Amino acid sequence: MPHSYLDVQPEVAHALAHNQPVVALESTIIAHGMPYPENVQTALRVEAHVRAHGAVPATIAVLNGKLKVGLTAAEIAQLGQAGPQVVKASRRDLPLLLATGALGATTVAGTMIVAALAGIRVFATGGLGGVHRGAQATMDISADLPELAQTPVAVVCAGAKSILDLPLTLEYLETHGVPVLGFQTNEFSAFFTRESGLPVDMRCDTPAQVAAILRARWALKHGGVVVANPIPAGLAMPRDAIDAAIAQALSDALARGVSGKAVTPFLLARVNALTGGDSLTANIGLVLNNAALAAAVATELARLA
Ligand code: PSU
Ligand code: MN
Repeated sequence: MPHSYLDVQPEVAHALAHNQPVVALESTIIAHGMPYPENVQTALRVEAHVRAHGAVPATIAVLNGKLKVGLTAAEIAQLGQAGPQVVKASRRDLPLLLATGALGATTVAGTMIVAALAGIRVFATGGLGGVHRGAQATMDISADLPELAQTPVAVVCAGAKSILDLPLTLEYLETHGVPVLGFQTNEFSAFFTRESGLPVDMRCDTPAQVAAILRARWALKHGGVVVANPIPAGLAMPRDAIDAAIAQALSDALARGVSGKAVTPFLLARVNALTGGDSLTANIGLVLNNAALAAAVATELARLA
């Protein structure tokens, strides 16, 4: 029986019913991760890119009391225009939004939950949430991490931004049994840069290798997989410039007493503002790159099924 809160677009439902590749896409990146109008343009380009690489895109959000799987262009524009006014929807926000009918943009955690309910196994985004710097005192750990521990979706991302404590993020994933794969790299990627100095659990050189690990993962136990796909070399940013912007953003957040779910959007917006157009170009390029890889992985996974 279909889930009573789930509303799957017919094209997506058809693809899933016929074992055709589908790629889930998140909406926090639209509402909170990029400025308007680039956010809307990028979301539409990412969908087109998934299609060009042979899969059906399913952008996910909470709309009118439903978990929507597959949005219209008008719905994507609505999310992008409303921007930060849209509720950022992680696991704990979903029931509140469903009950009230408010508009919600799903994070990695929120998107994974809805994708899994719909039967979508592969999800492309930009950056993962993680353990924040200073989490020893603040306990600020993104709900993305416990979601990866329990929900059977592969998240194709460019690693995580070093607004986070990357070594602790990888420790958390290890403790909770989440494999971290490096696509054509031995290192965990750090969003704007291809390297972090931290090793992944396994390097994969082809989408078929990734799909084989996903199949084995889900034969054993439910839970997610991180596929870290480094930013294309031509778009990677100088580490010094990024580190300086991140240090400034972190000190601004501290000075303003930003806390809770506002922390990540605040840091993302500050880093974007401090690094100007370069980081937005990099951000758009890496999301497109992840969409292409996710479509290829979804295609290989469908072949194995
Ligand atoms: N990191 C980015 N870009 C993003 C996010 C994180 O580089 O857009 C978003 C994602 O939606 C992610 C969320 O799931 O922020 C994490 O928020 P929090 O730390 O509050 O869990
Ligand atoms: Mn947080």
